[in-house]
Amino acid sequence: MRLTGSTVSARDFPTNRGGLCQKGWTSAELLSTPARLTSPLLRRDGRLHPVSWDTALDFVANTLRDLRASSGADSVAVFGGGGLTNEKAYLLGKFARVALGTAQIDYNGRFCMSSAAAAGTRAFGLDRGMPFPVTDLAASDAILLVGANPAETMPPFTQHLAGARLIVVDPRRTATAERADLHLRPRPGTDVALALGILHAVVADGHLAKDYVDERTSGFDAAWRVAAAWWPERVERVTGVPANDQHRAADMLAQAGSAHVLTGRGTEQHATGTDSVSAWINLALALGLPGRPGSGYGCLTGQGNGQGGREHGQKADQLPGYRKITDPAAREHVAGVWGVPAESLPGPGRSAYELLDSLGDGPKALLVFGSNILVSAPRSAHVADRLSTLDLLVVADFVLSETAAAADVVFPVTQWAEEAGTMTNLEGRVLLREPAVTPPDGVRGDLELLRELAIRLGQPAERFPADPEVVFDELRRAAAGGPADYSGVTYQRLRAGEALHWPVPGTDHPGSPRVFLDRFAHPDGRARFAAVDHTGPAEPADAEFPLLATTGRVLQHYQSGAQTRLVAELTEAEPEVFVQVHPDTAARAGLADGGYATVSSRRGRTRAKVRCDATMRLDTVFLPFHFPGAQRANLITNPALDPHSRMPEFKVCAVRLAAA
Ligand SMILES: Nc1nc2c(c(=O)[nH]1)N[C@H]1C(S)=C(S)[C@@H](COP(=O)(O)OP(=O)(O)OC[C@H]3O[C@@H](n4cnc5c(=O)[nH]c(N)nc54)[C@H](O)[C@@H]3O)O[C@H]1N2
Ligand SMILES: Nc1nc2c(c(=O)[nH]1)N[C@H]1C(S)=C(S)[C@@H](COP(=O)(O)OP(=O)(O)OC[C@H]3O[C@@H](n4cnc5c(=O)[nH]c(N)nc54)[C@H](O)[C@@H]3O)O[C@H]1N2
Ligand SMILES: [Mo]
Repeated sequence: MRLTGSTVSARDFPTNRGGLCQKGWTSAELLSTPARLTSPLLRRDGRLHPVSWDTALDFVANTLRDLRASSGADSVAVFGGGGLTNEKAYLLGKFARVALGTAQIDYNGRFCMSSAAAAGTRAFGLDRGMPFPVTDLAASDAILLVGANPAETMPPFTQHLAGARLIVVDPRRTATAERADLHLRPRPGTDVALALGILHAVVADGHLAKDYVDERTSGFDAAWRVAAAWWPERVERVTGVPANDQHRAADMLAQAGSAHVLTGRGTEQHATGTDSVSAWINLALALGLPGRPGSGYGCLTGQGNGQGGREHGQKADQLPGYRKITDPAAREHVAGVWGVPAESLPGPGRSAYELLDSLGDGPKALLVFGSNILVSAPRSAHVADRLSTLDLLVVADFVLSETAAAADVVFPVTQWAEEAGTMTNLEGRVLLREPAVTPPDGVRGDLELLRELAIRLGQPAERFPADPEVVFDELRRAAAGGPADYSGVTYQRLRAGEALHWPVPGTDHPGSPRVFLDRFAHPDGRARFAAVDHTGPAEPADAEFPLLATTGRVLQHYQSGAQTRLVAELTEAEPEVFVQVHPDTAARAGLADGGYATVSSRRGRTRAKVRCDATMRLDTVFLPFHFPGAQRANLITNPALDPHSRMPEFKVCAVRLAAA
């Protein structure tokens, strides 16, 4: 796999040093899978039939035009994905705002890194997931890894953790926690309390980085007023983490010459996800880590373009360059690049789950690019019900995902090795991927699909280029002067092997690998503590639903499984959904290892194979969300939303177990 231009070989690439996980080295199998879509499909008499591109394009464009005329521009909605290239994410946002004129666009990154993004912006004034190169971690003395299981979710990344003393915060004893020097095992949904307890220990034990706090931050006093009430013994009662371990964690971090705090989805995918991340950032600030050479806070990335996918306008409240769609100057600038009046741009739309929840009553058509929402969105029976009320569901994909199988029209598109485009990695570095193989007959790129639809909707052809480099050059102009300024990034510089981390405000600018060394991005240059308090999960366990279910990933499968479930080697290793449970908890529910359980919540139930594991907490069960149909973990999840990020509470809901 070629990750950058020709001068840097994949093996020397610093982020993964040529390493790939099992999904990586089997991913080539997908390029030639028999399940690959090679013709557009159109639903007639209840079934999907192959049709020509023109037939499918005309049908979609005519239906959208009619809907817009009868029900207004917001009757059409768009759902994107963090796996799309920057060029696709950018053109999709432009397509929605200009060709459709709809405010209703959001994407699966809302389910992914939105809480870390919101908390990063709140603390530092800028959301660049990892504001330092990932190779800095190799020299770190201590790393606090919160709610992330990179041994399974980013195996190549774990090499960067090898040199440090590792503290892992995870309710489960994961493969990552196995390697830790200290494993803290909180009850799911109690991270804010735990972070407050460790912050309390830092201050009480005399480890506060007082000079740093005075010189580089604001808001410590208000944050401390909250943390002062969370002494470690009290935190132990709420989280189950021994007070002594909280002091040990504080000590390990404070004694380290350089240290990092890193968060993943485990602490972020909560209705209090933004506050959770803020609480961990508070801890990092109290220790004086962010913006100090060799130390820092960062969030681990999700999808291939988790960072870039959240910068260029497929988010409901966003314009390219990480601009706000409500900011008049941003609207003026971007409208100028697009050649349309600023007043014609819609305002902010609904967040991902709110958008799906509104389908039928609100939007009557939905276009999906790069997400398998029938499997991956929370409360999935309700989402399926909403999708079924649509007049038109359109899905662009290269395989017949569960969502594509439910669509009225499916467009077969090219995949990663067949097309050019840029992705921005977890450290804000822009990478160019060039085509390595020729696409099969019958498929077209997402950019071409958007262009064809836009033209049929009356747009001038030159406004929707399909050449990735031309799209990128336009993106550069749209992003110029914004927080995520790409104006100095060119395909030429990337091909020459330059390591460009945004912002890159000019073609002679070297890029910004470490963004907070001198100042943070708030106007006063200071990082802000957030005075966040513990409230707990939106749905606590009770007599009826006495256990807490959390969901996440296994090594072999990727996301909704739309791609990895097609690879024999991966499905043989993990063929079906399981529920990981302590043997005593299983026995109490009358379940035996290897049997089947019904896992029920207030929203639905799923049938899962029982996997007993004596390292589990007695009050917690875990299910992976990679499986379809009746095996969907999302049949039980709680769509309670974070007030800041609009992230659903994927990581905790109340359930009960019964024999199936
Ligand atoms: N194999 C594989 N790798 C992947 C993916 C995949 O689907 N499969 N997906 C990619 C994407 S898009 C993403 S976003 C990343 C996600 O990568 P991770 O964040 O590492 O993955 P998760 O398994 O979702 O969650 C991590 C851990 O959070 C823990 N957790 C659950 N509840 C809590 C809690 O309340 N507090 C804390 N502190 N921890 C909790 C879980 O036990 C789990 O071990 O992985 C990427 N890599
Ligand atoms: N219960 C629970 N649910 C979760 C999570 C969890 O931890 N627990 N995690 C959430 C997270 S972090 C994420 S990121 C989401 C991910 O879940 P999804 O958004 O469903 O992600 P994928 O399964 O990767 O689906 C992407 C689809 O787009 C297709 N695709 C890939 N690349 C392209 C492209 O370039 N163009 C087009 N047109 N199609 C493409 C793929 O074939 C696939 O069918 O799930 C979320 N849902
Ligand atoms: Mo994700």
